[in-house]
Amino acid sequence: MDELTRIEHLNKQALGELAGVASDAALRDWRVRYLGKKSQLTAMLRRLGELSLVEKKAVGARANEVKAGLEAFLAEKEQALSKARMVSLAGDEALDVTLPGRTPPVGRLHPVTRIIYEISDIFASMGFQVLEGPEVELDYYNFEALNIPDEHPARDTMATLWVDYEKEGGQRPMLLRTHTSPMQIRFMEKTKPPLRIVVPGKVFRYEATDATHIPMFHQIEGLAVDKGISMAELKGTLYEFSRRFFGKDRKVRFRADYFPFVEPGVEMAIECAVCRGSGCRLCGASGWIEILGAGMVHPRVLERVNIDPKVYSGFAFGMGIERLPMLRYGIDDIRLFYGGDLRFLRQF
Ligand code: FA5
Repeated sequence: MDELTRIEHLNKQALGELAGVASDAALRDWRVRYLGKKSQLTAMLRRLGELSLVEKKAVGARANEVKAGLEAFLAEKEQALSKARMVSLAGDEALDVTLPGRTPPVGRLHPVTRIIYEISDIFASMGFQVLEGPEVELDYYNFEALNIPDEHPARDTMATLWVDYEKEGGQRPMLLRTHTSPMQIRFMEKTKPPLRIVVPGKVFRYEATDATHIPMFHQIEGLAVDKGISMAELKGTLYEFSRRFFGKDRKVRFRADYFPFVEPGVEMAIECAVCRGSGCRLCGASGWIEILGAGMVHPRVLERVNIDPKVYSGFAFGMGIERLPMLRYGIDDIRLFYGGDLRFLRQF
């Protein structure tokens, strides 16, 4: 078979197959097979140089003609296929192309998650490292290492959900952590001072629910240990936090408080956002809402993790996270955060 006959044969075959093509994928295949780099037609055009001058002219001209023809049919077929895909409306039907499209539902971060990010950012900018800890905790870290031994009354204030109550020897080894303070111990066991960390996360208490209390809430723990850290650093850091989070005008109050793992201990309260200090349902008519407990790390806690309290000192705080957006936005019931009402959640 000479080259010209081969071209005619190929052309016939290609057109025959194209007539049967009914999908985009089949059309792509067809194009690769007859017009692609590895197609017979391309190979023929490459071989032109091996032919005599006369043959070259005739074969070259016909091959290019066939190629152009196949390309034109290909374009036609593409159009036909895309037309077939369009919806055709019957005589009395109408399509209103000006109707707005359907908005797909888009999720967003929960307000508490956003506040955690915001608080963590503020402390990170003051040089604190941000980390997380386990929500199911050993008795040792949650109580024992924090100077709260078995029969200590401070355990009652954190009535607790035990995960693995019965164990040999009648021990109560694991519980849903009641505060983020266990991470103080876990971190200091591994890292020596100077250190500065904040630890946000969930905590759990077996507790009655009201406008400011729920059984599952979030805290952020803070811990700074170094040489020469005093109460001044503790107050300075928390004042600065309050200024950045609530603004300069919001009043802050420190009062003495007791936690077994600090000495001395304090609580910090913020002026109520709903009544601005005059007293309402949210603040229990006091004008203030307590947001955190804090203090200087107890020397015995430092000793337990092999940090010498004669050389090093530190401060720690544990802040209730839900109460911060309540105070900032004047939300009068903490239960709204977990009620799943989108009318509430969409406002953030
Ligand atoms: C503690 O949990 C201590 N671990 C805090 C601490 C850390 C003291 C480091 C000293 C050094 P307290 O039980 O007071 O303390 O809780 C701290 C904060 O969590 C409270 O100020 C309050 O803002 C919040 N909180 C406590 N209970 C609830 C609750 N049921 N619902 C919502 N928030 C709560």
